[in-house]
Amino acid sequence: MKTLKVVSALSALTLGFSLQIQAASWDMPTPYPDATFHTVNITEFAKEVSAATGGKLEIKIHSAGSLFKHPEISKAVRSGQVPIGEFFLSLLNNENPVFGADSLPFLATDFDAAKRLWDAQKPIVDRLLDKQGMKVLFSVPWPPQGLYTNKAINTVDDLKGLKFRTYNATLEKFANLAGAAPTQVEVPDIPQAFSTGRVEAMITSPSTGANSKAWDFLTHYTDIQAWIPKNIVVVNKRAFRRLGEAEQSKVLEAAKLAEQRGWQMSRDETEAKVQVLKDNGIVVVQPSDELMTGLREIGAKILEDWQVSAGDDGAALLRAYNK
Ligand code: PCA
Repeated sequence: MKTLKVVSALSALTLGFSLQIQAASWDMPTPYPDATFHTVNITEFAKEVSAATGGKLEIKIHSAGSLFKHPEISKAVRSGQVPIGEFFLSLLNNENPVFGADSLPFLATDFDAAKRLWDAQKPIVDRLLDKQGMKVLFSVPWPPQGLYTNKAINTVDDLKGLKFRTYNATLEKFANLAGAAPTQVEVPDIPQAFSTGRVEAMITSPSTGANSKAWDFLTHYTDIQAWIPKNIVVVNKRAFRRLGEAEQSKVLEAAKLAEQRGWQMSRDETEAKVQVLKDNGIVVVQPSDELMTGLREIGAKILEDWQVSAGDDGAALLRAYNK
């Protein structure tokens, strides 16, 4: 009797132990604050993964750059410091311009075009990230990018000399070509950058403008719908392979749902957040023809340079997109 008890206690111990090593917990760094719809979508994704795997995979989200700063996230996943992460896809533009295709001004400016661009971009992005030991789970766009200022902007000349908040190299180039003075600022730091006078204008989505309470430091939103950039969620391939086969397919299923849900959230956000801007006193204006002509000229120059640097992959991408 006594031995029996000892044996069953032992086997319970072993069982508990083996369950523990089979269950995985993944730390997931993300760059944007909790209220951002991308973060909300990822939180839902994590819940679904947990439920679908019966708790065998738990994903713990570290939002707003709290675990890794935004520019470090892709490297952290690549090196296996973390198994999974989210980042702004076009930040990898310096590694290969194909990653930056969704930040090219006036190439894809509505969601249907953005979807076609992603279809054209994805096989190349898959291949490039695979070579770096990463696997793409899903990608979700931001709403079309608009112009935030503290005065009316009627021509490109009105942007001259403005201290301009940017988020990637292409936007930095755009600001430079417009005669503005670019400074890179991450989303969580936007309110402070404006209130301390480091910057005085920006191009971003209605979402990021509204979530940053742009009305506290800006007056005008010009709806230029310049491009539709995306976030991407990737896993480290080794970490992914360490999951059981059943868990792997549950993660992929949840990722597919997250991509669909995220695109819809982004569409829904667009009008809703423009309304929030209006409700809080921001003057929402349609751009003048003159402004758009000037901005399109800058966009054409950027596209031309991009085509040169993006080489064969870039040409293939544009062919697939324009088909
Ligand atoms: N918000 C993010 C990326 C694009 C967007 O709409 C930002 O402003 O950094």
